[in-house]
Amino acid sequence: MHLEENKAVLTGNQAIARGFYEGGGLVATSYPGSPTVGIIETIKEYEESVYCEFSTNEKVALEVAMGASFAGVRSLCSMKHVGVNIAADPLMTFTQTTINGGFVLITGDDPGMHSSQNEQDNRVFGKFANMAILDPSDSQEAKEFTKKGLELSEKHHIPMMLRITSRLCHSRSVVELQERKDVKTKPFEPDPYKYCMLPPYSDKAQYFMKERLEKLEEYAYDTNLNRLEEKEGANTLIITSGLVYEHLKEIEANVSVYKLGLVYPISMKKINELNKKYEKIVVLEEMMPFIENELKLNGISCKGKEYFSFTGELQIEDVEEGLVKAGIIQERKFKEIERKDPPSRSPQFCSGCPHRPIYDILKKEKVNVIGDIGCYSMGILFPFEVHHINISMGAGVSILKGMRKAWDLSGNKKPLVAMIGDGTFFHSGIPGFINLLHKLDKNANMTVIILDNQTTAMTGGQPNASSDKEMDIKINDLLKIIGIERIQIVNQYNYEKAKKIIHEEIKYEGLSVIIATGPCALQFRMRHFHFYVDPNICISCRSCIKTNCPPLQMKKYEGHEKLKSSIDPDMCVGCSICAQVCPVNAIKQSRPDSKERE
Ligand SMILES: Cc1ncc(C[n+]2csc(CCOP(=O)(O)OP(=O)(O)O)c2C)c(N)n1
Ligand code: SF4
Ligand code: SF4
Ligand code: SF4
Repeated sequence: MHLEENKAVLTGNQAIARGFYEGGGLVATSYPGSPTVGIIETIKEYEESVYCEFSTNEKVALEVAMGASFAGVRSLCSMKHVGVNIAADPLMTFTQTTINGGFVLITGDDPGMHSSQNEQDNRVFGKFANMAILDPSDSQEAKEFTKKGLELSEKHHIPMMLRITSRLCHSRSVVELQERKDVKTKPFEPDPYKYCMLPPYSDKAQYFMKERLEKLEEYAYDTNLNRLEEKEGANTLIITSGLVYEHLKEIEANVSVYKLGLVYPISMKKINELNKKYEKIVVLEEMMPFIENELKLNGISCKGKEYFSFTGELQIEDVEEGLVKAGIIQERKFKEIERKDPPSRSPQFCSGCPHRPIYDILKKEKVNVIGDIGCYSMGILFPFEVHHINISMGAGVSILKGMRKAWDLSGNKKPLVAMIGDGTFFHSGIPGFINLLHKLDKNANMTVIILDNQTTAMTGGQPNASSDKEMDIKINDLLKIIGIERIQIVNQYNYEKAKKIIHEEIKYEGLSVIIATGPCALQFRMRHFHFYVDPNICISCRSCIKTNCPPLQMKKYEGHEKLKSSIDPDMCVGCSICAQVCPVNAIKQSRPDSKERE
C-alpha cells in the first residue's frame, strides 16, 4: 500500500479492508475466490486490531462472522459471487434476525467470467435475502461504503451487502485515509424474537424485515450514498451505479445522472419526482436489469437492456455504443479505439505442474471423467480435454455417484472417474465422499483421484486443512475413518507408477480412491536442474510435446531435416515428466539431481 499525507492508492479490495479497519470492525472472515481474495490478505495487515481468517468454506465463513455479529461486534464476510450460493442457507435465515454488531457481506461479482464458472448478479441475491445493497464505483467509495454499511447495519439492525465487481476489486484509485474508530462491543441479550428463527418467532421476523427495508427506502431519498448530477437543459436522466458510472462521466454526454450507491432499496419517492422532471429515463448497469426491473415494477417507464448488454463487462466503448442506440449522443469519441480480440491463448498448467502427468495419463485411458473446480479444471481444455463434466466446487464426487447408479441401472458398465483437489475436498467434497458409501454397490466401478498439491493453488496458494501446519489433517486418515477401504497414494512425478495405479484402479470393479501427492510447482517454487533434448536421439514422436509443458516445442536443428523437440532452459523447472514419457531417452537432465523421485 502506497501512503502519502493520509492518502493512498488502493485497489477496491484494499479499500474495503481499510474501511473495515477504520469502521471499527473486529472479526473478518472469507473463503478464497477471485476477485475478493485481496480483502482478507489486506486485513491481515491490521491483525493487531482485527481478527481475520480464511474459513473452511463460505458457509462456515459466514457463520463465524454471524457469531461475531451476534456477540455484538462489527464483522465482515467476503467471498466471490458463487460463494454466496454455498453460504445461502444460513444467510437466508440470518437476514431474518435483528442484527446486533454491524455486519457487511462482500460479494465479488465477475461480469465477463474472467475467473469464474458462471456470471451471477448477486444484487438479485441481496434483494432475495432482504438485505440492503451498496454498489461502489471506485476505491474511495469501496472504503466509505464499507464503513457506512457497518453503521447502517447496526442502526437499522439489517445485514448489508456490498456488491463489488472484478475490475473494481483489482483497479486502483486514490483513497483518503482516516483513523480507526473505537466501537464498543454491544451486549448480547437473549431474545428469541431476535435470534431464534423458528415460528412463532420467525413469523414476526417477516414483518420486521419489511419494516426495516421501508425505513431504508425513506433513508435512500436523500442519502449522500446516492448522487444526483443534473445538467441544465438535459431531457434525459441516466440512472446508474458501480464502475460504469466512471465510463459515463468520461463520455460527457448531455444528460443528467442519478448515481446510486445504495442500489437496494431505491427511493421510489425520489424516482417519481425525477420521472416528472425528465422526458426519458435510461438505466445503465452491468449484467442483469436489476435497477431497471425495480423501476418497472414500480410503474416507471425506462429502458436499459435494449441499449446495453445483459452479459459481460461494459467497457467505455459499449457504454458509448448504447448511448448512440438510445439517441443520447450522435458522435462516438471512442469509436477510433479498435477493439481487436487478443490472440486466443487458453490457460495452461505451469511448467512442472503436478496435475499435468495425471491428465496425460487420463487422456490415454480414454475414460469418462467428471471434473471439479481448481487449477485442474484446465483438464477441460486442449490438449487434454479429459473432463467431460465440470460444474461447481465439490460437485464432481456426488455427480460420479449419480452417473454410476444411472448407468448401472441401465446396464452400462463403462468406468467412471471423478477428480477433486485437496482444497475442494475440504471445502465441500467430504459430504460427497460420505454419500458414496450410502447404499454402495460393492461392484460399482468408481474411481476418485484426489489431486493433493498441498495448497489451494487456483486462488493464490492459501493453505487448507491438510497443508495448514496447525491443522495438518491427513486426507488418507480421514477417508479411512469415513470407511473408504481402497486407497492408493502415488507421487505423480513418478509417471510409470502413477500410470500403472490409475490404469488398475480404473479397471477395478468397486470404489477406489487415488491420492496423488505432488506439490504445486508454482507455490512451492519447484526448481530442479533443467532438462534438454538430444536431437541426435529424438525421433520426433511428439510424446513430450503432448504433455503441453510450456518450455517444450518442436524446432529446427542444424543438420537435421525433421523438426525435433527442444526445451527452453529458463522455463524448465526440472520436473522430469517429459523425460519419463520419451520412448527413446532423448531427454536428459543438465546436471543430475541429488533428490531421488520415488
Ligand atoms: C463456491 C466457490 N468458492 C470459491 C471458488 C474459487 N476457487 C476456484 S478453484 C478453488 C479451489 C482450488 O483448490 P484445489 O481444489 O486444491 O485445486 P488447485 O487449484 O490447488 O489445483 C477455489 C477456492 C469457487 N470457484 N467456488
Ligand atoms: S499454480 Fe500450481 S497447481 Fe496450478 S497450474 Fe500452476 S503448478 Fe499447477
Ligand atoms: S522437465 Fe520437461 S515437463 Fe518438466 S518442467 Fe522441464 S520441460 Fe516441463
Ligand atoms: S518424446 Fe522424445 S523422441 Fe519424442 S519428440 Fe520428445 S524428445 Fe523426441
